Amino acid sequence: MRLSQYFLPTLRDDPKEAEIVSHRLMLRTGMIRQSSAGIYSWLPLGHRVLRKIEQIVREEQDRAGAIEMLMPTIQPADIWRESGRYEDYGKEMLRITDRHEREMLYGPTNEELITEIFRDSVKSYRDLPRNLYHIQWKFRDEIRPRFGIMRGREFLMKDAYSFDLTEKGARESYNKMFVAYLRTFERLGLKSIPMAADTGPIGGDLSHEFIILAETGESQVYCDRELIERSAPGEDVDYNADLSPIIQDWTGKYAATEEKHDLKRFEAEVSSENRVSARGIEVGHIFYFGTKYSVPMNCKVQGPDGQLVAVHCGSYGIGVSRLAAAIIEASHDDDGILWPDPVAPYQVALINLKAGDKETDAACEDLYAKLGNAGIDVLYDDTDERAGAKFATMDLLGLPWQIIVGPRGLKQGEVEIKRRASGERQSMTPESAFKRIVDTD
Ligand code: 5CA
Repeated sequence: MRLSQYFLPTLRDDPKEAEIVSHRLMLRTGMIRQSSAGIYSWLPLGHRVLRKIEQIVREEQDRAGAIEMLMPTIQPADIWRESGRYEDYGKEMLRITDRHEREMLYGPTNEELITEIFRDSVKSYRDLPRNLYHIQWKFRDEIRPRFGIMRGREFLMKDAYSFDLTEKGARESYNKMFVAYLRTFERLGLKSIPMAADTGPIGGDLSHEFIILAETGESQVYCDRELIERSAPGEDVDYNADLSPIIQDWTGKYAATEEKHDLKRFEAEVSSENRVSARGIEVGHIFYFGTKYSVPMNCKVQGPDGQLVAVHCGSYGIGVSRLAAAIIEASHDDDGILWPDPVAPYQVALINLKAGDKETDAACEDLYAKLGNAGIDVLYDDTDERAGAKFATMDLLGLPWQIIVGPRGLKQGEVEIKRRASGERQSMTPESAFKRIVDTD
């Protein structure tokens, strides 16, 4: 993409309303724009990041055996009356009446809708287990939307719903999502820690929040330092095998959000030097709630003995849009964002130091074309801004690589290549710069 033709409304100064670094940087880099309180447009740069996050989430859901679908944002009130949650949800639910005076709502979550679909379509235990997910916008009329898209009113969530014949089966489905979450967050360049958590309005008695440690996090959390050093299971993890040893390994060490924190246990189980008390961002939350929805909504299948049984269910959420902010909280410096390679909106910032100069233009065009042909996304600054301003903007945007091309270097047959995160710079021929980037991709 040529910057001269792009839509990138960057801000020179810090926006006053932004209290935390991710919100400030998302506004300054022109990733998002507020439309009304807690409701944002995703401008082209932000949209690219959102799509990349979504794709990684999708790949790991698919790998774990979940099946993608898409449910609507607007739901009928009736199914929420069936489950008993219509009144309970209170003011956080945005209620709408259509032209026929039918009560509708903008979905804050989808347990009811998926249970209705499942009960009408699946009649036999032979069609179990299943895990269905979608990536769809949600609306929660939060009292205090804040920190930009971190706590929005409209936000993008991946939500999966598992259906099993037995509690044992449901726990296996839960474990699959547990492992998929560890893998997903690691691929996004984040260190996530699963923590025992409260179930809130979703219900049930088993749940884990996946937390990223960050000073600006909304939750107070407590854990054993050993958990921070752990790596997620590899790509070769066998989702058909018994995953409980992995789960035990992760849940065997103390980790709890404030609501579940038990000081006595914390002190008894964790040595004083390993006790971490920190702020965290909740990027995912998984629940096992058994028959909480299947019983009142009559979601039953015929078991092997011909008897009807209510299915055992769980739900599994990831804050896809929140992740864009969480990644920035975890990865930035004083000059701007440091995008981890897998979610960077573009891999390379190509900086033309003298647009209009024949040789510089030609060298840039050549690199731009070659990188593009090699499948590398390049943001090419072909504008006639001053060099200083170009450097500042590209540092702010935080693309993993910069290639700086100017007439002086070209006289020696060289361009400069810079790794944004480490600041490491090196001069080399354009050909070597190309190779270096393609080889590390
Ligand atoms: N039905 C369940 C799981 S599918 C559910 O709704 N879980 S949840 O309430 O915990 O939300 C799942 C994830 O969505 C959270 O972990 C969080 O990352 C994200 N999320 C929740 N509320 C917001 C919000 N107001 N703004 C941005 N992200 C949010």
